[in-house]
Amino acid sequence: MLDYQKDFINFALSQEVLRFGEFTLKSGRTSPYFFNAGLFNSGEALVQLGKSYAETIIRSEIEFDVLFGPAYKGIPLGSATAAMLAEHHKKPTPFAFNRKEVKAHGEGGQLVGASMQGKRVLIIDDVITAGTAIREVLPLIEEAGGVVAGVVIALNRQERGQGDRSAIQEVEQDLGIPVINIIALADVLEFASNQPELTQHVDAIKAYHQAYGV
Ligand code: OMP
Repeated sequence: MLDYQKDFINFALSQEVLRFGEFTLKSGRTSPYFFNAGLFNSGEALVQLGKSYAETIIRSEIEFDVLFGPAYKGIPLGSATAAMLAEHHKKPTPFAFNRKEVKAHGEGGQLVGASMQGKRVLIIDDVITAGTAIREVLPLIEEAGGVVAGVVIALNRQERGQGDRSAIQEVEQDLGIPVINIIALADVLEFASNQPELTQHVDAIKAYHQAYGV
């Protein structure tokens, strides 16, 4: 684990974005941990979050033209990351997002921000568990004439998708695109194993991973 990943976990814990307990997921699975990116809810948190995504994107060397943040949570993530790519990595980074409601007046349509027509699009999102949320976004980008270049997420929960492969492998192999993450479950486990106040959660996470992981 790299220092910026450790810093990210520490920060997520301090903001209670990363919590341990019992949580019901969208997939119906009951998880001993949860990552709630909605709790990155201050300017300070957005700077930290944007920096971590920006660092991950730069290290991956994925080439893209537009950053796309799906509504709703992807909107602040995309904005903060585009700002940090510009501020710290000299990348101007056009960005776009969708609204969930179709608007009939004014500028109309479902998309806001930079054009994706003929562009390589990097999707930014919070978490992939079973991969349902990310698949819903793909038609939007296709309809806008964009080509998906990859997906960047904060946390890869390393769980099974629709079949026996991991949700991330399914997305990578079925769509032929890379999926990169700031942190993955393995990093959370490594971190928790080395923190005396967190070791109590390690067994439950391992058991959960045994049941739903790959
Ligand atoms: P999938 O659609 O199953 O990949 O789940 C991803 C979505 O689940 C995320 O976009 C979140 O809305 C939500 N989620 C979290 O935010 N954090 C978690 O730790 C787990 C989930 C989840 O429900 O699986």
